[in-house]
Amino acid sequence: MKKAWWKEAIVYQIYPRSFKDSNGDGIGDLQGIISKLDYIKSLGIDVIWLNPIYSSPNDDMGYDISDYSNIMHEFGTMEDFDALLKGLHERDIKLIMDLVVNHSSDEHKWFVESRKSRDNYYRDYYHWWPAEKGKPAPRWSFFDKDGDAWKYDETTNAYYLHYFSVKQPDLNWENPKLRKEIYDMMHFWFKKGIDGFRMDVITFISKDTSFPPIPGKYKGKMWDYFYGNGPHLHEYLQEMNREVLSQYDCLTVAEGPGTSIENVHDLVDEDRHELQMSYHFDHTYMGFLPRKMITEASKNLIEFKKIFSRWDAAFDEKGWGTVYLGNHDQPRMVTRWGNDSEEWRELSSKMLTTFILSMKGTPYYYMGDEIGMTNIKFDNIEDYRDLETIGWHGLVKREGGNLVEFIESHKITGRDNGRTPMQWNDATNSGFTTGNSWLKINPNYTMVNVDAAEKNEDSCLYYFRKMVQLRKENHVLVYGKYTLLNEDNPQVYAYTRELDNKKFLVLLNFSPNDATAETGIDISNAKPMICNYSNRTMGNQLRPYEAVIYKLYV
Ligand code: ISL
Ligand code: CA
Repeated sequence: MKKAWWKEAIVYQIYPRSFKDSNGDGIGDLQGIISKLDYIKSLGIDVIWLNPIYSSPNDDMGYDISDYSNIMHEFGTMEDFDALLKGLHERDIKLIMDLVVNHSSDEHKWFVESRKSRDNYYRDYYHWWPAEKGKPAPRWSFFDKDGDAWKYDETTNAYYLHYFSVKQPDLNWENPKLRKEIYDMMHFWFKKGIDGFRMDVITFISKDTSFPPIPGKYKGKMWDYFYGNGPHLHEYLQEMNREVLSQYDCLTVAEGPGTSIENVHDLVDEDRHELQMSYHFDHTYMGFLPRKMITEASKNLIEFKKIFSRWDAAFDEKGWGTVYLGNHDQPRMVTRWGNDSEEWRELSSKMLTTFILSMKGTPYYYMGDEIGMTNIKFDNIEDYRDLETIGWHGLVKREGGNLVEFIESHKITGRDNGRTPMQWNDATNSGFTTGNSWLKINPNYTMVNVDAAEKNEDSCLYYFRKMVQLRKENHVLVYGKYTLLNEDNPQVYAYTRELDNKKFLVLLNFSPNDATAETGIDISNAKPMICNYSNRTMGNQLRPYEAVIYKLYV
């Protein structure tokens, strides 16, 4: 296994809109992040992934970009950005930016021009279908209110393609002029000194522009696999690598819908000269029905273990994986995979932190999880700001579907649960803003906040820092071989990590009940390296949500 800094790095994701507001307009901003640089440094992480901060009308909270080389005015200025980057680098922290180039905003000047006339210079920057040919074969849209990815535009009597919202037209990667513009824009950011990109739905960029009907086998959420494996995807990524990425020492990670353990190698293997890592959705969608309706199966630990073990094995010989449990599109990890009740919130948060930071693959850790933030669980649709939840709610309503069930499901699955503002202290608005927060703040901020966590050595925050250090000091946790044990145990996730003559055993109780790990390993002489309970009782018995890592003598 070849070593690399981006394999050893721990990535901490910041959703800028919700991190820290510096000017009282209720929206987090770059100066807000700057004011928290010492906190960020204190976590021990190596890399920040910043969600989009470019100019945007915010139909999809920054994922609809109207100018790739400017800063969203709510977030600040280019000077603020330069200061942020400098502040991070001074602290030895790298910065990766979000690259959103499957689509732009409809307010981007390319699209404003493109829709003006059929012979406009920018016409072929997007996918247009002349209406005199009839309506093209259906394409499904993630965010369209009717699920339709073709939007009729009167001016030129044509349809344009939008896999996401109607305000997010898909860019036409078949056009070399467009590709060149994107590469130039990437150089612009690299020249500023950024350290890489997280690439939004990058697997979707290539389309068969004859737009044939989608084969029946891709029904339901399988559409991701159709969208994610377009005919020229790898050609384009190899070109991007040649033209841009190979010229910098950078981190690249694909948001990889449509990737599977079979095809992911084409994207990430070193000899492919494309990207370094990709993240999949197998665990996040586990037990979800369409429109993120939740079922019992969503917490099936045996299935969860299978998914992570399968993805680990995929990179045994080639490639490198990623590990994450939460991000800005996902519910809070403790609500989704642990237990957010008062009794178990902290223990189960720490248990999940132990998991993320003891697996092979680069860990991506989401802001707020280090203090055990939980889903807010809105009762009213009016509280949501996310176009996905609002759109689907409207759809279910028009269809006469069960809105109560929808609201209940989205208390677990809805994206805004992961986007509520960071909880800094127990003062008004959790210290996030002095104004009106753009999204409600979780009322549990009076208990769950950074200040309180700093004052308590048993807090999730202290535990997170300890676990970060443990990973940093023990390369076995980064590069060591992973072996799943006791795989049919429905409560316990147990595995070993082995490198050279070092062997660690990780025992995680994912349940609120006592459990027994049957690993066949004698731990009577093993040394506990970390545990989320203050006194580790020996043996294979685990208390509710107990997490422990042993060093074994081999
Ligand atoms: O969030 C999802 C599930 O509801 C995904 O389908 C998500 O839309 C998909 O993973 C793409 O996500 C990325 O691109 C979107 C943006 O809304 C997300 O925030 C972003 O992470 C469109 O740019
Ligand atoms: Ca602000």
